[in-house]
Amino acid sequence: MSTLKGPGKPKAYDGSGLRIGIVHARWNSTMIDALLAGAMKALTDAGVKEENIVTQSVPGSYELPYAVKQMYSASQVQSSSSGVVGAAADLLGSATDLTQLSMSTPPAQEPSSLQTPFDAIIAIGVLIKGETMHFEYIADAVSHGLMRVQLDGNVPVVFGLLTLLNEEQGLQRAGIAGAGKNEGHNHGADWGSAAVELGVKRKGWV
Ligand code: DLZ
Repeated sequence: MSTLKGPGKPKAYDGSGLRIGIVHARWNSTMIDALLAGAMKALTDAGVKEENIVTQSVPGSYELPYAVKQMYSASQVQSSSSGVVGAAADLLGSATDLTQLSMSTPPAQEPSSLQTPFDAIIAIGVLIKGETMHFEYIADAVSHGLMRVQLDGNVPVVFGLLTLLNEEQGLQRAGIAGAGKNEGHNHGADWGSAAVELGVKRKGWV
């Protein structure tokens, strides 16, 4: 049955060549845990290797934009320094061939994880409206902050921030509502799929 809401039936994108970052807040951890699990499942179902998914946490949602920005920058630095190491290893490999010292050359190995910048980063947080204006300020700042990071940093940032009027709305959107704790729809799964789609498309839009 189709519904009006939601991203529609997803095309099957192959995430096996992607490196994905996840930053999640720890406030409202029951919902966060379910959303995180939903995102992880969608990523691995799409073929993203577990070793190519890096997860970090921050105290609250307000910290998400800074953490995403730092995580992406660090992955760029890691990637360029591993490129230098790789180039040096290539050079060493050809030099040892020439001098016939191949015994000391380690065999070429398939890297267990990608040493590339993240192809997409998912930011996950759960904001619940309280009695003060905290909610409005944080929701606004985080939304704008995450948009800024993705446009300035040129990396897809998936908006996994639930802005809720009450806890029940969150349980529904984390798929853990009701007596059996399995009612509702886990939005984390949509965020995982969005990260794979954007990560794949980012490599070539034409
Ligand atoms: C302070 C605060 C409040 C009141 N509510 C939430 C919330 O519902 N969800 C959330 O992720 N974080 C909340 N925080 C914490 C802030 O996001 C932030 O961590 C602190 O203000 C410290 O910067």
